[in-house]
Amino acid sequence: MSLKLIYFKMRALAEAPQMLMQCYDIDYQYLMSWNHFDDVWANVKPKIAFQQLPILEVDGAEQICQSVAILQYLENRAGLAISDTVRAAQASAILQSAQELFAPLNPAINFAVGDDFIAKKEAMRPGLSSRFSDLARCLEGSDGKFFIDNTPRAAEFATYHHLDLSKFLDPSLIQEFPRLMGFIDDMESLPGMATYLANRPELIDVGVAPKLVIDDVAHPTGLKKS
Ligand SMILES: N[C@@H](CCC(=O)N[C@@H](CS)C(=O)NCC(=O)O)C(=O)O
Repeated sequence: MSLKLIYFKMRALAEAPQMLMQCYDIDYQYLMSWNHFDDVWANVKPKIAFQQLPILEVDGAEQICQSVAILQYLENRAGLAISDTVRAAQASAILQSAQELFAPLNPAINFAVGDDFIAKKEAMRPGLSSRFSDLARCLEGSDGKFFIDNTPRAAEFATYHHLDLSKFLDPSLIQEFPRLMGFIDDMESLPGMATYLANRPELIDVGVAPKLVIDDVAHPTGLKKS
């Protein structure tokens, strides 16, 4: 069974799926939209079920849209499904709540520049702090290292991604939450995670002229081939 994760040049919704796949030895290919479809995004968009990426293509045939659905599919595929239906629903609520951090955090880090970046940074501070506090409370209520137990699942990879991205905005935001700092350390200690973080494209010049360094070449973030 082959898996292709298709996305753009940005550090956002393709991070958590890749972390999960690398931590659980699931083979996949990561492809930019223009390389996979051999066309510009404007022509591809209307052909995608919900007109956005990422999608996960399974066996070159089926496409899964929506980052939460992709993460839940991968979680099942890695054998991480929670059998207790209430706990499973609670884990899904944490995943969805973490993923609500996507906007405005991810677009601002990947695209906003100058005064716009500064304005967005200040505007989102209270919202981030509030959701970080909710996530910290969930972890404090757990008997394990992670939200449900000692196993990292979709909710943990999504949460890690957004916390990690918030460091570009202001590293002191998460420092107010010692439980989140401990969670970050636990996630970064996972063997597959360390490898993923060491090898992924570096995100540079955030707030000024954001770029991803892919194979030693700095590319402007975005939806276009460069
Ligand atoms: N709810 C969707 C959001 C997907 C989304 O916002 N994708 C953006 C990139 S991060 C996109 O496809 N932008 C191009 C467009 O909307 O035309 C998910 O979680 O997958």
